[in-house]
Amino acid sequence: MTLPAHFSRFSPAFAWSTLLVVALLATGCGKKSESASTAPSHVASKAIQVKIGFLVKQPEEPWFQLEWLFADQAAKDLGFTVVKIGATDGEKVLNAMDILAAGGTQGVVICTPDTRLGPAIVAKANSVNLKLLSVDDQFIGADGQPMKNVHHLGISAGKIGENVGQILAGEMKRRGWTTADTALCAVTFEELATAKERTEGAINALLAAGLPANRIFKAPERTADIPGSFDATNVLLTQQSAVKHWLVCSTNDNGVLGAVRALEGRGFGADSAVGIGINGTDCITELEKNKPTAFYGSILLSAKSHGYQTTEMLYHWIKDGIEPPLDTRTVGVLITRDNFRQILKEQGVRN
Ligand code: FCA
Repeated sequence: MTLPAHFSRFSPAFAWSTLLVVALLATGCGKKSESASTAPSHVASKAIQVKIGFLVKQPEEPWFQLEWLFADQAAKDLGFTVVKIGATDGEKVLNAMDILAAGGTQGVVICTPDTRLGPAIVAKANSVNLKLLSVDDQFIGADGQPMKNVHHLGISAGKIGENVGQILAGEMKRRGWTTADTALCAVTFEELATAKERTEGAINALLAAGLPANRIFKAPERTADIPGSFDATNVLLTQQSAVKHWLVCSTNDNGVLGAVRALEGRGFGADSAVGIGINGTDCITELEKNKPTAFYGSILLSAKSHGYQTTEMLYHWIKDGIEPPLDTRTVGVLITRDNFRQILKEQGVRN
């Protein structure tokens, strides 16, 4: 990754410095740094000083670090302040919203740690007068349905999942693997709607391509990260020891990376397993490895839309009263070892 050094890994020091900035803003002691970062010299002094919070559920994931990076770019281009906070549980989310509002923030972009917090987050935003835009993970209401009245930007999860399944089917065919000795390991995280839509999309595409239902196995991960996927896949591999070739899909890159590591532990590599991730941002080191692994490629999502466009929409909403569309969906593009350098460059993810 070519992220700035302080983005390359989430560190407690970074978390504390973020909290410190927030605390300073809240107490009014941060005036100097505020004006330095919010008001380019060409902005008239009476213009509204826009401040936007950007809360993410997994600040250690490169995907979220890239969203922040693009939010910073928008802040620089348009002349607003962005306060980035890793909010890993509900209490942290609600506390951060209080602190942000007290510090003069007018709006928040959020990828919530739990979509069922939706109603509580909306209530908090209303009570402290923050405009709200959810990113990636859409809020779920008390009725269990997506909260379609909350402004949201997310991926076309089902379609992207179908794309993963179609590519896996193509790779299976290209390698001459038969349905008799090939199976799908779908590392699932079904409590999150966007994650479920992705793996369901992949499964449906593989069924449509002729993989029998009894060759499709779900490995539910307890946590949506590499260790969670590694553990879930190991359980499945123990149960299905007769499979010769594995196809792998999951909710994101980390879901596939954990599975690929578990497969390696059982002797499966690039010649006997093929996995396609989603995000395209958390697998760069993997694709850079000298020797190919079973991690064949990933659907690169648009971190720029999710970081730049979200904050830009919120900025215009706050400053000019232009309300963003209620629902914006983004698409992705396949990257593999053959083309990832060029595509990442084109998308501004690396130089
Ligand atoms: C979810 C996933 C992330 C990313 C994002 C677009 O939040 O957890 O990894 O895929 O959707």
